[in-house]
Amino acid sequence: MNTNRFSLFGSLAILLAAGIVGCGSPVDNGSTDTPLLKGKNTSTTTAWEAEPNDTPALATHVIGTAAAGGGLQGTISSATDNDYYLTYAVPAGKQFTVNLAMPYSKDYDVQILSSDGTTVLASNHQGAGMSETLTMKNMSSSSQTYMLRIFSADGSFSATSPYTLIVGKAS
Ligand SMILES: [Ca+2]
Ligand SMILES: [Ca+2]
Repeated sequence: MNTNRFSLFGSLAILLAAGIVGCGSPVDNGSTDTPLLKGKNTSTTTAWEAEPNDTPALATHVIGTAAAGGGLQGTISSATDNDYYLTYAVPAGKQFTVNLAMPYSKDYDVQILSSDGTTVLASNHQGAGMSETLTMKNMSSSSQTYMLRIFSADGSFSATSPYTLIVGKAS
């Protein structure tokens, strides 16, 4: 299972790099979340967000594993949509990277928050359509789960063209 997840995750990264993922995907309909790395055909198997996820209390979707990372797609379906997720438990002393790729002309941001969703630990702001990358190291002496927030920086949104969020494996 872990090997499978890892290889498919790599394939998703390749698709992202090639600009294949990110258009023409189905609209988020709140359907059951599909594991990112199930089956052999990576081009059509993608995990999706599950609304509602608009507040820290609703951040129940855990992305990835420490050994393999993970990712999903979702949409900023309105100017005020917020999508909250949780990372896997990051081991003490390890770091991870978060990458958010978004549709052309959309200006979305991603933040890394403390697990209670109150403190912004890392954020960044590139221009519209430009991917955001954040890196966080767990400096504490115990494993930590972090919260991720995705939102529109400028009010732009698309209910049909998804963003892709990838949480890299702990290293
Ligand atoms: Ca959403
Ligand atoms: Ca949402």
